[in-house]
Amino acid sequence: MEKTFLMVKPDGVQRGLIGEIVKRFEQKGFQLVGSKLMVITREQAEYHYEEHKGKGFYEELVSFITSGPVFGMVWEGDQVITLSRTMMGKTNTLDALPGTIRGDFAVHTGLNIIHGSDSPESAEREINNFFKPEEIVSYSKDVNKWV
Ligand code: DAT
Ligand code: MG
Repeated sequence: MEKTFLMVKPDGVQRGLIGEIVKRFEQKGFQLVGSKLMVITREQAEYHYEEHKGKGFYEELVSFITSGPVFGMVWEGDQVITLSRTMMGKTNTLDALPGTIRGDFAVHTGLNIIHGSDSPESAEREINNFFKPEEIVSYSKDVNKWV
């Protein structure tokens, strides 16, 4: 079973979208196995966005993601990494289709509401950056056989 790291960014928290976003992933059939409201440190943010270091938007990105509380989550399910990226919508908000989270709620690429891991490697790296092992809960739900 795959796990991914999803995060409601500071703009999503400020706009009251935590519940809406959790609802979408629950309704899809994924299982929440960890979550936390937190203000992330500069070190965590730099590690998280290491691949973007040196790009024009990097400084703005790090200061944005550390500017207020975020809601970090670990979700579990078959193909959850790829399927949650589809549910999020494209990075560039001009390409984010209606029906996706970014398509429905975001206007600007820099204020795009949600982060999601893009590969199994980044999921593991990102989960470890924000969660201790004991903060991830393992449990089963009978309904999963219908999902
Ligand atoms: P994603 O968040 O879809 O994985 P990414 O990893 O390429 O996208 O970029 C990380 C974040 O950086 C993205 O959510 C918003 C911001 N960003 C990316 N490209 C940008 C750009 N051209 N201008 C401004 N912000 C950008
Ligand atoms: Mg990314």
